[in-house]
Amino acid sequence: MCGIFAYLNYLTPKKREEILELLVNGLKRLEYRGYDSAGVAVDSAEAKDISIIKKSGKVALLAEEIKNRSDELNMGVTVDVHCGIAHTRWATHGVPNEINSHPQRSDLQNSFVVVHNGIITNYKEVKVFLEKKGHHFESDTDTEIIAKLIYHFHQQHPNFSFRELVEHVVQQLEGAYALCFKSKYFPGECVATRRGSPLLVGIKTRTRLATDHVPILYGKDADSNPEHRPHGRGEFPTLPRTGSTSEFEPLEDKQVEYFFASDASAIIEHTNRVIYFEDDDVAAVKNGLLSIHRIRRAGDDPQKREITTLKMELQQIMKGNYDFFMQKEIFEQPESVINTMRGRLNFENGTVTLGGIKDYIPEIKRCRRLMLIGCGTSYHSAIATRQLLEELTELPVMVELASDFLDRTTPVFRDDVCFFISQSGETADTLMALRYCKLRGALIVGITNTVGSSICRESHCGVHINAGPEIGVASTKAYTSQFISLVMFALVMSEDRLSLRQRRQEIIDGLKNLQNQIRDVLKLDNKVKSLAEDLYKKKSLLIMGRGYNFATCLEGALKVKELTYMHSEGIMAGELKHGPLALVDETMPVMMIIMRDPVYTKCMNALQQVTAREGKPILICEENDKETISYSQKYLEIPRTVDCLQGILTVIPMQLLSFHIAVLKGCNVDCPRNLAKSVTVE
Ligand code: UD2
Ligand code: GLU
Ligand code: MG
Repeated sequence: MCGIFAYLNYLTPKKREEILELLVNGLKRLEYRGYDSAGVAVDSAEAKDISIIKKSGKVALLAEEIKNRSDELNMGVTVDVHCGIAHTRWATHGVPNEINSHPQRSDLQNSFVVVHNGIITNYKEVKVFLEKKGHHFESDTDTEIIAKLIYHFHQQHPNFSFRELVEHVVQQLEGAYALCFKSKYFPGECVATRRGSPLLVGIKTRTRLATDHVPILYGKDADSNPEHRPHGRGEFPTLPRTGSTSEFEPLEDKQVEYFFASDASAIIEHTNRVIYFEDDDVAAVKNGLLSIHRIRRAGDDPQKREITTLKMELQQIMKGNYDFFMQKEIFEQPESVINTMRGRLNFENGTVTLGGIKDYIPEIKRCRRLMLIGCGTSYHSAIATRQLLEELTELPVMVELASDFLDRTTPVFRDDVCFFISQSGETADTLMALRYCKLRGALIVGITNTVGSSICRESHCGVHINAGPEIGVASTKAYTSQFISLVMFALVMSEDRLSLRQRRQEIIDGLKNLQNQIRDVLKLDNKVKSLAEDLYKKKSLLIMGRGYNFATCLEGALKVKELTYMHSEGIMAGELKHGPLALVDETMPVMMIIMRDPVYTKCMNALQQVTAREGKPILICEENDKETISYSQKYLEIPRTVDCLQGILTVIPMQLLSFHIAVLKGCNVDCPRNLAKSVTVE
């Protein structure tokens, strides 16, 4: 789904024509992955500047454009040292057109150019920061901030090496990326790095390498194990790497060519000596020598103080006009749900592509059951989507709390597919359950928000939910994005089922409208706040519902508990007469979720049982549902969507309610007592 190819020749004379041909051919090898536009950057004819050639559509069109500009590109000239970068784009931010294609540039002089696979989830904040510093943006991409940010650092630190600049840049980025940089200030050099997106380099020499070792220069404070973890892809004899510079000896005749690519298929015809990069490797070629430097993200190095201030400035921009991160994250949901669907859901032709699990779909379709495993909110997202998964996959679906799953030493088999859901990707219980299932041979699928996290690395495949950084300890936008990721998975699994066509279309239409409907729900904020004023002095709150909205009851109660320290319970409405009804009287605060879905009548029965005991429930119901509303003075009207997505809209008032109660009670909204964002202990 998008590709990077870069070529650097050092003391290896090549005609400019050959170089461009090589770059275009590299892109052609990546075409099979799917893309919508393509581009290259090479030294300009006089080698003083950089020329960028971009085209939307096929690589063949780019090749034609290069041909048309052959005079200006001085095709016949031979160069000894040169670096060219190329890209095929699969748009996530901004429509496919020339301006949005890569390479993206720092300024009108093309001082720095970059190609990028992936998504930068904090690009908006960085953009605001850079705009304040006077940078003007020309594209709609997230990628453009990278080109501008490296230029910004270069202006501030003219003595930094190319590699140092890139290291500074990536420390500001959130999200997923593989990147290749070129600069007119560093001719003949190339810097590449990755996080969550694949990237490798192929090395070609005329004579053999004087040593088979490539130096990895670990940051002096690096704490990671210098041992190279083999990727086990087995296609190539990968070069061993060492942690010490001393073992490196220059090449006998210094001639060398480097091929950077996101996919080995672009390199195979040139060389079989490759190095797969790992997350946070920064690879730099300078004077023909390749070095790989591992950066450590959290730097308390005094030299990096400036980085920390920038980070804080970005956080401040992030918080915007909101008082709390959680509040901001609740109000961000119209956008975060779109980010989850970006590049995956095509509303025009009704197709869904999950690049991260595409290759595994046939195997998943053959499995004997799906297991969804998580803790807390992530567990609730599994409950919320279980029914739809059962309907669209026709497979048995088990939903498990990671801790309990392990306590039971649940039987797991080779033909099971196990999903591990975690915002941070580091949740200890979930990670242990993952290892347990992996050991038993099951296929491991991750649903995570944090690229490069443990669950991400240890899973066979997965889906990044791309909700952007979530800072509030109580999860909000990650829940709705996990929900949507699982819905998209169900859609992928049922793609070829004729009998489900109408159902799928209805869901896709629902997803399309979601953004506007979430906006409408958020308009209830003031109404929710006044409900919070009635509730915040109470001791307890029961939240009842069933069917597709049961998960909202559990998640709503969890939000109330964690944020307000008040007792709250999500109750399956069908269970009322088996116990919980005894709690109901005229003083007990009760909320009920009653939507016009297949269990409406049953919910109405529950409502009558509650009102018969003098209960005065607050209702969450459908817009203009006069009949239901007539049962209570207090209600919130929610727009209607397709039944299986309704839970995304009904959970938002619960998020708002817990937030307002917490504020009224003077609780610490972003860091509730006794809780941590990422639970890395059992
Ligand atoms: C890719 C790009 C995305 C965007 C999109 C365009 C990356 C990381 N993502 O997203 O930014 O350009 O294409 O269509 O470049 N994975 C796990 N475990 C997890 C989560 C993910 O192993 O818990 C793997 C997954 O199998 C895949 C990789 O990580 O190999 C990226 O996953 P993704 O969901 O970001 O992939 P995709 O194709 O939607
Ligand atoms: N997010 C970037 C864009 O929309 C890169 C997409 C890709 O991976 O091709 O331009
Ligand atoms: Mg993985």
